[in-house]
Amino acid sequence: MSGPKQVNLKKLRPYGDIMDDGTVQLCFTLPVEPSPEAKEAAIQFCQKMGFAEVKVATMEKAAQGFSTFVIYGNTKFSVDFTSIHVVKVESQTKPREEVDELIRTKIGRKLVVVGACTGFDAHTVGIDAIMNMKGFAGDYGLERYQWLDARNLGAQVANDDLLQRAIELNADAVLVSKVVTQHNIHIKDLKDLMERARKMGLMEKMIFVSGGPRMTHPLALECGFDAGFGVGTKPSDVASYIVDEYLKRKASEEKKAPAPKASSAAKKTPTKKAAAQKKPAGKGKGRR
Ligand code: B12
Repeated sequence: MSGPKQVNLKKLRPYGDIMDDGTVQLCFTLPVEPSPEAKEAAIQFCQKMGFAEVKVATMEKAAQGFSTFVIYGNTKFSVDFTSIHVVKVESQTKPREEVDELIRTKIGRKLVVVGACTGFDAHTVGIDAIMNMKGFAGDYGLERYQWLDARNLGAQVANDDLLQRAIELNADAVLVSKVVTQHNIHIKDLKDLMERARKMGLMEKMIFVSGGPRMTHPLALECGFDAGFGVGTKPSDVASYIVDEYLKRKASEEKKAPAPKASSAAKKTPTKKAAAQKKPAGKGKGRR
């Protein structure tokens, strides 16, 4: 008995119902009424794109003068999966309870997260999905985390106002949502925010995260952010990243700082940082 054909990662091809058949489902609309000629036009269009064995599954009237098609075709192209290297957020998504426990045990105070949708952008649903108690797709939002102090400033927040609020709240992380991308307004606004943050000396103190349907991690990096999240992001992805990044920075600072000499260090007044970190949870915040 022969088992299923092995996947060739060097020559990865789409799967229809037989390994390596290269079957792709296409969906598009032609601005003509459904007709045998429209169907033939759709088939020829697919053939010109290089698809073989083109099969029209459906042709439906989408509106007056428009027909929408669902078509299957086979491609001969493949990609070398083993050569793909993606710049991505280096954090493993953890359950909410685990994130809370990490903050409680390793940081000992609530992490403050301030979020907003900035500029003229009025789309609140994305940032709400991440921050609001209810969350998104069955994943509770940051407000639900016991060891996060999540503040959602809403939409149409000016870059300066967001940064001022982040300073007032002593934020550990700043979340920025951008949905409208017309004329690359998202990139302009995001770069402007980071320029201001840099001038204010906030880059080391806060973790900057951007998100939105057209956001990618590489684009976020290009705009000066620490991380970027796109379509389908869940609150736990963001919470996990924030705590991981916070602990990473904390560890690297501790590595850099020279170890205090036991005798003299004991007599010294504790630094602001050390004192704050000893405070009980929820009562004031220590910095890294
Ligand atoms: C609802 C909606 C509106 C509502 C917004 C209501 C509200 N309170 O938010 C209203 C009617 C107000 C509106 C207005 C406009 N809209 Co509108 N809108 C939409 C719509 C239908 C859904 C957006 C949405 O809610 N998605 C659901 C959320 C959950 O998804 P999300 O935002 O992608 O968020 C997820 C991720 O991206 C990520 N994420 C998002 N933000 C962040 C932030 C962080 C920090 C992180 C980590 C992750 C993260 O996590 C979320 C969960 O996974 C989209 C079309 C569509 N189907 O997407 C158009 C759409 C976004 N709108 C569009 C446009 C053009 C407009 C208007 C300019 C229209 C006009 N001419 O007036 C105005 C803009 C007004 C303004 N000043 O911003 C365009 C944008 C095109 C573009 N790329 O620039 C779209 C794509 C429609 C279209 N196809 O043309 N809109």
